[in-house]
Amino acid sequence: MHIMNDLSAESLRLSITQHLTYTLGKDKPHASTYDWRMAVSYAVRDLIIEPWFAATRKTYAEQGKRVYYLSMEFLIGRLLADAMVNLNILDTVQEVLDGEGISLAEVIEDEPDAALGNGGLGRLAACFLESMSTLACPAYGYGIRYEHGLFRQKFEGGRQVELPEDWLNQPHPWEFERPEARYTIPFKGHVETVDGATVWHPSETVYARAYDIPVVGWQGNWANTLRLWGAHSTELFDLERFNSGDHAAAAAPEELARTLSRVLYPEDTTESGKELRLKQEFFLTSAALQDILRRFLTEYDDLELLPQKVAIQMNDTHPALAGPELIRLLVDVYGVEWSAAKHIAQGCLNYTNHTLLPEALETWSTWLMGRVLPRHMQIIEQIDHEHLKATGTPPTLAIVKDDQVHMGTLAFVMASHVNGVSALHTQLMKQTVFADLNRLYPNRILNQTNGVTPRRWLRLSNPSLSRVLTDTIGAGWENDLDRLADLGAHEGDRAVRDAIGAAKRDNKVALSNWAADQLGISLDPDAMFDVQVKRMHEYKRQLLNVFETIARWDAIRANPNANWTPRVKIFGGKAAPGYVVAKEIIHLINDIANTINNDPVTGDLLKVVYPANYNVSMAQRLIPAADLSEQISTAGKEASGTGNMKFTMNGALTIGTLDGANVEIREHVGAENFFLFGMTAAEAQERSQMADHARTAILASQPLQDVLQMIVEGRFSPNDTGRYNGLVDLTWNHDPFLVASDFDSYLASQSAVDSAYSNTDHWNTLALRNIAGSGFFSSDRTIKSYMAEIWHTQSLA
Ligand code: NBG
Repeated sequence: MHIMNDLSAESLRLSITQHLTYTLGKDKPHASTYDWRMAVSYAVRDLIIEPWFAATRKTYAEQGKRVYYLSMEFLIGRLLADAMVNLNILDTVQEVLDGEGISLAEVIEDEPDAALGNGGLGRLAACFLESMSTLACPAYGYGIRYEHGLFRQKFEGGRQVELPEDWLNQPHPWEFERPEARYTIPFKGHVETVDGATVWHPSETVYARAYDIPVVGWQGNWANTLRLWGAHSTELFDLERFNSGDHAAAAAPEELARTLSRVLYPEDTTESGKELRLKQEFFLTSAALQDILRRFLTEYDDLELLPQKVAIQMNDTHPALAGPELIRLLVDVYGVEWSAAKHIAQGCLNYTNHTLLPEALETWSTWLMGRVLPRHMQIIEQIDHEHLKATGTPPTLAIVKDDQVHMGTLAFVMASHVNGVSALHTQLMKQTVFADLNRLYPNRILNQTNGVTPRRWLRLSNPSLSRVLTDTIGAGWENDLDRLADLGAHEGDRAVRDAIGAAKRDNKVALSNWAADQLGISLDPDAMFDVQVKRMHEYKRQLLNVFETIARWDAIRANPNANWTPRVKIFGGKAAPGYVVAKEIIHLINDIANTINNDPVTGDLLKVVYPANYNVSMAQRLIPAADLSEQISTAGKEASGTGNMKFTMNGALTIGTLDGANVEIREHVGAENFFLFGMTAAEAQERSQMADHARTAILASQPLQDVLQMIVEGRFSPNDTGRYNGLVDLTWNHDPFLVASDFDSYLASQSAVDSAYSNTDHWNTLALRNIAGSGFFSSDRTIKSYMAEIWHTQSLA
């Protein structure tokens, strides 16, 4: 057990009040919740410093191999409560604050969510960082310190409105600014050859300045660093201009430079084709690589050793310039010969693919690439030339074709290992998008099924269930999640089943209170809480859920006295600002909520809630209170899903397709404890080839026809009856994600869910089996597997 257990309330009280006085400069009677939150954060952060330094010292002492996780997104959320849980000091802090008459819950809630990501890809990176610390795997996360994280979502008349997010409006107590750790990032200009060597004369430069956030693992034994880069001007403030009265122009260079780290792109699958995005990607990649080489050279002088000491993970293709940039630094700056440099780069680099959706496969025009990064364009062409020559590859598999640079191909060619994020996704990678590259480079693709950290997603967000688990199977499951399987032995114990049910009910009561307070809606905690939370996207098929909700409403109205299982349908998620169809679906959900929630006939039998601005903190509130988890994407489209894993761990049952990690969840919890419906990936692929698949399916389904009819008639938009004509038309005539084809199967599965829920003890048994089977989905398992199969690194525990 770690020293933190010996931390006395008295010494913590002293530390917190000292920070209040000396760091915040506040006298207790005048201290606000913000002041207390900052003081507590600094006091908790102090406790991480020791393990953080120790981890660095140990890594140097043992000459450990380091992992560098390059990601444009780290969706870390709030950090205070997570750190307290990992340090095991939550109770002590509570005691101190109680003594001061301060509410710990309010202090925790005061922290803004660090929303430096869009969805699964960014949250995965955050879970991975925490697991790497828990496992004492020496690692750095490298990302961008966006001044504005993902937009805040608001609903106006049911429509999504985007507001800027400004988490850095306040000082960020978890970061250490490192003015000395600064690199010059070059852009544009021209390239020339001088004495056989290539010289790039960039015409623009910015500084990347490091901001470090310590990430502490379970029990505070190890902390790694999340290093985020902020952009700053390389030009000094122009005092002469300022004095001459041109104030704006004097400040312009800094303003311009800062745009690079100003905003996170809110697209979660398609990339904006803007120059700024390309520059952001290069900014992150170049700063990270310069930092990696600098650190390496403080310990070693032979660059050939780099692959033995450094593993670089490219999180999707966003940092895929790492290949050309590492070659550039090695050749142009350190004088390494080309083929050695390329070999070294390939030995260090690995690439994770996170989606097969064609619109998400990044490409950049050669014109843009050549203009923004002229030296890299040359290097990419050389890599491509050698790739085609060595493999005898037809030009169709080139990195550069049709005047586009294909970043997936570039990442693939430059990586030692390429991985998918669930068994099915990896298999589809091999069969579809990367089939040819897989033939050329067999064994390069491997699978690493995603995972999530049980510290944040179970222990922190679900204390009621955590207590039941510890009481039943003993302590220590948090970093040994396979131990949840021990629950299986208690399945026959009514008291355990009841305790699991009671923990769920506690969470549902808490959520109902929150909904009453925040949304002014009263929910019945005994109704089934049916939750779909994720980015709004057609392939995730929120529309399928909406159609089922309408069908249910209609059926209840037709026969209100039948034995209905009361349900609360909960939705959450943001749409990319330019994604029109996804925004229409949001509007429709809000419209049906309005109609259904005010219908006295259906009353508490059906409610629809859609709290705005779904984020990590809201996920921590909703997931523990869910009975049913909606994972209903068109088979073959969701690479993995990670929300699905969080729900399972928290004892929700899944209604889902055979897609992404659902497949493995079902295997681990047992097919009889999972509500399966819909076509398989192969069937879906085939069906989508069929002309008129949508019309055929709709004509075969009376309930679906009724649903579409109600929508077109304007039942949910009486003042604007044509509002959803487009959406209905899309469903009849295109339905690219096969909502209609899977509708009847989904409806049948939902009614099986109703019957299962009507027997509470039976439902609790199913929940127990889901929890017991969820151990595999700890990100500790995932990281151990990356360490063994991709990074070839050792834990320094
Ligand atoms: C997302 C997938 C999810 C997956 C996460 C993490 C992107 C590009 N992909 O299914 O859609 O769980 O990545 O791997 O955000």
